[in-house]
Amino acid sequence: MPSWYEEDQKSRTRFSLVAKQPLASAQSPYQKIDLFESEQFGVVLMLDGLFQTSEKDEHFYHEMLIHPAMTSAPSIKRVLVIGGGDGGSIREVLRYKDVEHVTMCEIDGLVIDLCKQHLASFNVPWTDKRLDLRVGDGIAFMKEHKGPLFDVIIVDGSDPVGPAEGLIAESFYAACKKCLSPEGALVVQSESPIVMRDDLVRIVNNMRTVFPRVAPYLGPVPIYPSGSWSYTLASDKLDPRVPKPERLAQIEPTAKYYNRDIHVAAFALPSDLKRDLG
Ligand code: SPD
Repeated sequence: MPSWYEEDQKSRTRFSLVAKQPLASAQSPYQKIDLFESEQFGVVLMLDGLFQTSEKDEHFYHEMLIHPAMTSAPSIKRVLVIGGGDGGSIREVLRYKDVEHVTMCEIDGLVIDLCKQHLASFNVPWTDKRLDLRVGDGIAFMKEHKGPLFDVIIVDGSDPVGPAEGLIAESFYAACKKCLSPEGALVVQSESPIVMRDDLVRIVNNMRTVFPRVAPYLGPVPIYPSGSWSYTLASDKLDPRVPKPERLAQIEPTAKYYNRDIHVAAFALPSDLKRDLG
């Protein structure tokens, strides 16, 4: 009998992956963590019954969350990643030679440990000297941070239910802004533009209360609800549609999905979404 792992998408749709074998199942103080080897997508990470990442499709998500901000921000010396316990986001950030310091703040240390063990193929440079890895609450980190400002802040969070709902609050975006350099950029994952449009609109509107320039953009993620995903980049004055050639040169030769054409095209939005965003 094949064993299936199923995501219930807001009790409206279910999406299942068949497993070759289970790898780990644990309850942390924060969430249920499952890792299994799937037939189609390699090793898959699931948190509280929601698919988070897989060996075969992680590049769509991590490259699109990271590179539009990292290729267009004026400076990328100091970067903060909130969440992202599987390490895919910091791996992409650390590809840039101009990055001097990356802080990653992930609430669940068990996610990091299990991903190091079962998602080693992500090739995350966990021992890179530029990385300052903290296990703690990202919302508290943002509110309490008194140190140097960040050039880029990346929120690689879970879906906005339960405690993660705080990651899309106006107060959280205001705390991010206080920790950003004046020309800095904030980028967040902002849910499915098709089946979670209410969440996307709420995220964009909350960001607009804090930042003058808020630019949603789109890309595919096969194992996420509807397969179409959104990200939103906010700043005071940055035009995120203009990647810097010297940064692109560091990324394009090895990226699997991202390139300059994808970057520009990703900011083109469907007509009905433009209307919904006002
Ligand atoms: N529906 C899943 C949304 C998850 C976003 N975060 C994924 C973490 C990958 N690093």
